Amino acid sequence: MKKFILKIHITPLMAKIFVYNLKLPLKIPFETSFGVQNERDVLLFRYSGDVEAWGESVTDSYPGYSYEDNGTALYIFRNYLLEILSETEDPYNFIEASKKIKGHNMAKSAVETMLWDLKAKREKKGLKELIGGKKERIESGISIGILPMERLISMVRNSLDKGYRRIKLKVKPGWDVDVVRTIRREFGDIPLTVDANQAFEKHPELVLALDKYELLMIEQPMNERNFLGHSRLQKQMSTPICLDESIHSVDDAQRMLEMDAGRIINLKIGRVGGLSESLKIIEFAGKNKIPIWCGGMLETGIGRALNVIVQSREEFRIPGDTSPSDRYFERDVIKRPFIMKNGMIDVPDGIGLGIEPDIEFIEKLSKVHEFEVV
Ligand code: OSB
Ligand code: MG
Repeated sequence: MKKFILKIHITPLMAKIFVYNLKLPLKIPFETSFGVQNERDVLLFRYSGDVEAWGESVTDSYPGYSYEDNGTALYIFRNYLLEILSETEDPYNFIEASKKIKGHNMAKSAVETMLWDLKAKREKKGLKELIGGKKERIESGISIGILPMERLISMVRNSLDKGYRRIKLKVKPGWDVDVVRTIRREFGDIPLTVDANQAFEKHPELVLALDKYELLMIEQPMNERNFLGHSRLQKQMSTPICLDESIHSVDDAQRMLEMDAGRIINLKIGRVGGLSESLKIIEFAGKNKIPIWCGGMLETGIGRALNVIVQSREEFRIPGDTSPSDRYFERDVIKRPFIMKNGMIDVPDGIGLGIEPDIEFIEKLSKVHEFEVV
């Protein structure tokens, strides 16, 4: 009898976490200097208790961009983060307590996103309001993978026709200066950037050769740890270097500034371990007048919502890599996918992340892992 009473008292307090793993085919293969991707291997976190809340891990099945992948993210969650989550559901406290676990920023960020959505929903506020976002819409850019030249040209043309505010091309040794020259010759003075994903570590001369094409920036030419190499390059170039993989925290942003290892920041919320750290970087960039924009990891609508919301902060003044859902997928995992009008995407104005995940669709495609928050 005692046992029964205990049970009815505890049940309403119990929350569950569902982790969904599903594959979504990409409409167009995405090739970077570290590999080709034909699908997104998606990892979603759902809090199911007094309210429903969501987060997306920006990891994929292959650790080419960083050492984290879906396997490590799930492992770190199951073995360490779940326990921390049972102690605190506040995003700041969760991140603070998670600092004893080294690294694994993307895993932490996925859980933290869910906790931000949870906090905002419990307070019946939009996440935009919680983080001091002001804008109602953000400028959209597109990141185009390595493609045969004919297809690349037609994709650039198509993207300009659709209204994208900035074109980014992936480059690697062997797919470098000629590509930029061809695109410049074909399209003239369009807002153009390139992203090397660390591939020019042994070819600084190719990076320098890109300097005369008036690119808005050159993203991450050298290894993520090579601040010194980036700084040496930056001294010899007028094109700003933008750091992506190198920036894991606000300390790295400071290192970039003090070493002149780059002059623009690509912020990825997952890479820096969540929104709490992102806000520090955004404020640091604002204070030091460093241009900052938001990168992407081919997220579904759930991670995309977070990226769009963060860009409602006024420090974001240049278009990022956030494209509408239909640039990536035939069908997104949310009910009202993100669309682009006039090269702009509306910032969600509902409570929390302001999106409605399509649970039926997600469950149909997913391998599900279930956990209890105790
Ligand atoms: O380096 O910015 C990158 C995608 C996956 C991994 C790394 C990167 C990218 C992109 C795509 O460039 C941006 C997007 O459209 O989400
Ligand atoms: Mg990049």
